Amino acid sequence: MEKQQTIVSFFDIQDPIISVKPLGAGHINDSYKMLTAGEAPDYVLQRINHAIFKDVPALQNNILRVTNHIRKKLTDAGVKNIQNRVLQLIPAKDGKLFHRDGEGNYWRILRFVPDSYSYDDVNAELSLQAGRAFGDFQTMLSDLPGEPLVETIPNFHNMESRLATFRQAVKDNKAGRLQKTQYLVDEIEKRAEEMCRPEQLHREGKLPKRINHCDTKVNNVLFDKNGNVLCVVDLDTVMPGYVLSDFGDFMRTGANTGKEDDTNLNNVSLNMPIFEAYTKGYLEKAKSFLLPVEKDHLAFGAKLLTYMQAVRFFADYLDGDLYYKIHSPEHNWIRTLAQFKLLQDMENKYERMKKAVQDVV
Ligand code: GN1
Ligand code: MG
Repeated sequence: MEKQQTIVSFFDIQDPIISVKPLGAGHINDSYKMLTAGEAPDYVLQRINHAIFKDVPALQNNILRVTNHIRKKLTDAGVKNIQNRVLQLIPAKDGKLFHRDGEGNYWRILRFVPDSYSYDDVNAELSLQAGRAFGDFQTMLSDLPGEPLVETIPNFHNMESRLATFRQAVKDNKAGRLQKTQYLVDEIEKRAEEMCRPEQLHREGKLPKRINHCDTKVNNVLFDKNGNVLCVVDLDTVMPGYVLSDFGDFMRTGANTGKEDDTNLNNVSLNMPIFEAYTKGYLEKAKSFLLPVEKDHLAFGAKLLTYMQAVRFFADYLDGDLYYKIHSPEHNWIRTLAQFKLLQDMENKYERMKKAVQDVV
C-alpha cells in the first residue's frame, strides 16, 4: 500500500493516514479505505478505470456538478449532517479533481461517509428506502442547470448499441465459445426488437432522457445504523438516460432471490415483495415529475435491464473476458445464465409487475 500512500500526498489532505485497505467489491474501479488518526475524517481513495471511463476530467466534472447541486438542495432544505448526505470530492493540490500518476493511472479521493452501512441483500423495508433514495436522487437532479451531463460511457444503457457490440462478439467468436452457447444467442435475438423499443420511442420524441444514476444496486445506497438512507454513492455513471433504466437495474440486482452469478439457477427468481416495496418508495418520490409514458415502462425496464446485463456478460464471455473482472474461468457465462434465468422469471411475472406499478402510480 506504499504506492497508495504516495498518491495521497498529491491531495489536499492534512491529516496523517494511518492505514490503507482495499474496500468493496466493484467490478470496475479499485477502491481503498484510508483511515486517519483521531477525529479527522476518513477517506476513500480510488483508481478510476480509465480503460472504461475514457474521459476522466469530464467524469469528475459530472460528479462535482451533481454533488454540488444536491448539497445546495439539502442545505436550502435545512438538512443536518450534510457531510453524510452527499458525497464530497477532495481536490488535488493542483486544483484538479484527480491525480494522474507516472503510469498514467487516474486517482481520486472522496470523503468517507462515517457510520454508514451498505447491504448486498435487501429486505422489503430496505428496498422501500432504496426506492425513495433513487427517486429523490432523480428528483433532485431533474433541474440541474447548464449543459447536459457528459455520457461517461457513451451509449451505456443503449440497447441498440449493446446489441451491436454483442452481434460483433458473436461474429468474431474470439474465444471460440460460440458453439456451446449458440442456443442462448437465439434466445437473445428473439427478444431483440422488443428490447430496443425505448430507443425507438426516444427517436420519436416520446421518451425523454433525464439524469440517471445508471448503477442502482442496493449497495450503492448508504444507510445509517437505524436503516435510514444517508446518500447515494458510486456516481461514475450518472448521466442522461431513461428513468426505466434506473428502476430496472435496481430490480435486476435487488429483487433477485439469487445472486447475480448464482450457479444454482433454482435460486434465481424475481422477489415480488421487494419489487413492490421499491416501486412504492420510488414512485412516492418521483411520480410528480414522471410522464405517463415513463410510468408505463417501469416494469418493462426491469426486463430490459436484466436482458441488457445478460447481453453484456455474454458479449464479454464471447470476447474472452476483457471487460468484467472474473473470479473463475466461466464466470461471465455463469453470470449470463443467471441473468437470463431472472429475465425468464420476470417474463412469467410480467402482468403482476405491471399491476404493482399501476397500484401505486
Ligand atoms: C459494473 O463495478 P460495478 O459492480 O459497480 C458495471 C455495471 C453492471 C455491473 C454488473 C461501469 O458495476 O453497469 O451492471 O458491473 N459498471 C460499468 O454487476 O460497466
Ligand atoms: Mg458501479
